[in-house]
Amino acid sequence: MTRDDLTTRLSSLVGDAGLITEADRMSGYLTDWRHAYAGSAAAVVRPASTAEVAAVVRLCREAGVAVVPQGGNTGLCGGSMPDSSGRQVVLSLDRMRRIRGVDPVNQTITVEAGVILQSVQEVAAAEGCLFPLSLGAEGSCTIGGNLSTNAGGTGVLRYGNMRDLTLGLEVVLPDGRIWNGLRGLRKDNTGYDLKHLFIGAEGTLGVITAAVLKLFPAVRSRATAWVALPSPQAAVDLIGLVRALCGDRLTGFEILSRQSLDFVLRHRAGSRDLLGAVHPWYVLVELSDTLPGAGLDGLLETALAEAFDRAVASDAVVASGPAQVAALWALREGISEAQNFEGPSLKHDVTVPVSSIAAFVEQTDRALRAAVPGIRIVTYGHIGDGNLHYNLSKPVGSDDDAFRARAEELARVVYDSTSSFDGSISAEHGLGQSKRDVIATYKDATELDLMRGIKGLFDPGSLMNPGKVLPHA
Ligand code: FAD
Ligand code: 2HG
Ligand code: ZN
Repeated sequence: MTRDDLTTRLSSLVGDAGLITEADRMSGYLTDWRHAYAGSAAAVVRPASTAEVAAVVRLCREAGVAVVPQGGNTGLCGGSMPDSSGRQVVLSLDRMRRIRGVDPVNQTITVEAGVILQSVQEVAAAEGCLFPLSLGAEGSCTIGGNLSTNAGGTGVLRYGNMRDLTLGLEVVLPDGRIWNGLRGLRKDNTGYDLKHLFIGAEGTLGVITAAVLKLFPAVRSRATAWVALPSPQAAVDLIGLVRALCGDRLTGFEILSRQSLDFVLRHRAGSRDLLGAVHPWYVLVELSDTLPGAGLDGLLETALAEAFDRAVASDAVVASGPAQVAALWALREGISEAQNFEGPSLKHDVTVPVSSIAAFVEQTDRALRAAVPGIRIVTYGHIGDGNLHYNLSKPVGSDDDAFRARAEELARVVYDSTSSFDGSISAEHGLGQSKRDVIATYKDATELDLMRGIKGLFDPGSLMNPGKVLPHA
């Protein structure tokens, strides 16, 4: 089928509003949020219903054309980008933005895959509920992307990641069949739980078109503290202490190094540190409760007093109101963007057991500083989940390209260290194309074999987001 035939037939399936073929209008779909990846495409197709997604997938299969599912394009591993051949079709879910229903009694919400995460949070809040997935890109990323990357973020500590928040899925399979697994059941032991194959599959097994997600009671009290600490070990000790005193009310625990904070203070207008002196590490601690007036400020102050007594914290401030809470979260959420102003940002999204964090940071920092004197290590993340963003910026005044050229070697340093602590080289961002090949070194060969078998079963022609996740055999 020629490109013209393909686009004519796609247009007959989705109409003019659902098809983009002009280079200038396609460009926003052909590079990611960071402009770290770019591709080209025969067309961008924007179906408006599950039936249209199925028809597009069937047509592409018949034409032997690969389909690249795309949500908000905020993924950090290049998973939503087509290759450079110009033959693939980008399938954007940006016209599938319907909330299909909210069931407050069942504590569920059913949404289409293109719905923006923040909209789900807002609809849930209007019903007196909470949808707890929360991340810096929540104003742009979509539920389909969150599911396909099994997104994490800042609420995992208390509520789990996207996999834990999902009860049912609707998926268009690579052969065009629709699997209706949109069940809102908390118990369903009727064989293999197929939804978990699609969650975290980064679009390689099918196109997710809708989901049933879990809701929770709304949060009515909150207390937030900004704590300075001497070391990552102190942060680990502090989690233990706060958890022991506050239990499930501990809902946020984010670490950042001084280097991370410096970048935000330098590049984010209006940002300021609430603590005067310079400290090597900081954590943002948040308690929350479903009861109004739960006395959380007092509880947090008691926990911090204990932390000072044990020399776990060096200084701290409890936020005095919503504006200060927002300003503290902006310091944390601003790191990813701020780092982009400092030249190439080499990203490593890793997990190790929480108990190994301190030794891991010490070992990895030492190895990196030996490899590149003056390297700026931008360590931050969800330390309560054992998940650090171990990002690297070039030494001040050095050359961008020379630093970029060492990306693979430096990734090996971080990943070898991660692996020596039985960790994972992708905690929450996925593999996409950036870690597709390197995963072969760090994942068990049998596990990779089984993954290839699953891919072959669902997508024997390898037309669903090819070139992502799975390393070449
Ligand atoms: P996209 O980038 O469009 O796609 C991601 C992958 O999912 C691709 O492989 C794509 O093919 C596939 N996909 C998308 N939609 C579908 C679908 N409907 N069916 C099948 N496959 C599909 N991630 C975290 O986990 N935690 C964080 O804290 C976090 N913070 C971030 C902060 C910033 C500032 C940015 C830019 C990103 C952050 N991310 C974070 C990464 C990113 O936001 C998430 O991975 C998000 O889940 C991606 O959603 P998206 O809609 O943008 O997906
Ligand atoms: C975060 O926690 C995100 O801020 C983004 O996962 C991390 O940009 C990054 O490396
Ligand atoms: Zn993160």
